[in-house]
Amino acid sequence: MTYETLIFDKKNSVAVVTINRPQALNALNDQVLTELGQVLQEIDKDKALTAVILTGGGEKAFVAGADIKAFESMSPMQAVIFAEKGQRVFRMIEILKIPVIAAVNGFALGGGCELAVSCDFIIASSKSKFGLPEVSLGLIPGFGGTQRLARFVGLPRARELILTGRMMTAEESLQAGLVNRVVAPESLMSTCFEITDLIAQRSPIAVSRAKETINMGYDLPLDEGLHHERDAFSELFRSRDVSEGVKAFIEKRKPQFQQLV
Ligand code: CO8
Repeated sequence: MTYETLIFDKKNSVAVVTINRPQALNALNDQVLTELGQVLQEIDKDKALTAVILTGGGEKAFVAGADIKAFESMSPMQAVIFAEKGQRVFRMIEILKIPVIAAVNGFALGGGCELAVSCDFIIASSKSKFGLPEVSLGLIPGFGGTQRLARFVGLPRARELILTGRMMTAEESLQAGLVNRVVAPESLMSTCFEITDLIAQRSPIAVSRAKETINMGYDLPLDEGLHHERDAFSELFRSRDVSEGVKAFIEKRKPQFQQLV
């Protein structure tokens, strides 16, 4: 499949998706959201892939938000459709079977910050900036930011960021627990590949169930989350990976895990 607003590349078992509208700081218009949904479906079908890295084209931005120009003539009904579309695509990232890393290489604002917090990890270049500036435009976050940001940084800081619309530096975002690591811009992709290399050595089915169990449990009362964990844990014993992983440990060799089915 070919994309106009994205670059889709594969490096060994890692999919690299670059949102590529640098002239508009990679702002998310309807076409980008459509193509992101399509590329996620394509990735989901490729069982040889073990992780995704999502980044922004050009030097300045990961994604500077939803495309503000689209709001000029948007009706309330169109706003429902646009918000739902973004929410659906970002949810696809959360429920994708393999981990997704946001490689944030500059501004991650509004919908761009909301996109990053839908990923499993955020690795940020030291020049990146995070924020939800929607109230400056008379809007509120509409792609999940009012719901997801607090899960990363806690309610007090989420309230402050959303109600003031101010930006955080990469360093402050690290202190706040929003990002996993801050690295020099030139080390951003290599750091992400170090993480995907580690993931590629693990059991794909175990990584996938771990991702699912973490995300599902977050929405559940503790007892229900623990119940789900127990079920997922026991189901893994149906896969060949458990016996292979345990055998490899005992035989002091690298395990040969199976692909996701
Ligand atoms: N949308 C469209 N175009 C954009 C966007 C954007 N979000 N951000 C930047 N651009 C464009 C600029 O218009 C400019 O284009 P041009 O050269 O044609 O004038 C180009 O990108 C470069 O931008 P700047 O010249 O402004 O670059 P600066 O380095 O001076 O500033 C900033 C960089 C600070 C990032 C600045 O561009 C900025 O403030 N951008 C807007 C950030 C923002 O407010 N983001 C939130 C948008 S709203 C949102 O994301 C809502 C999500 C939920 C939607 C729900 C729908 C119902």
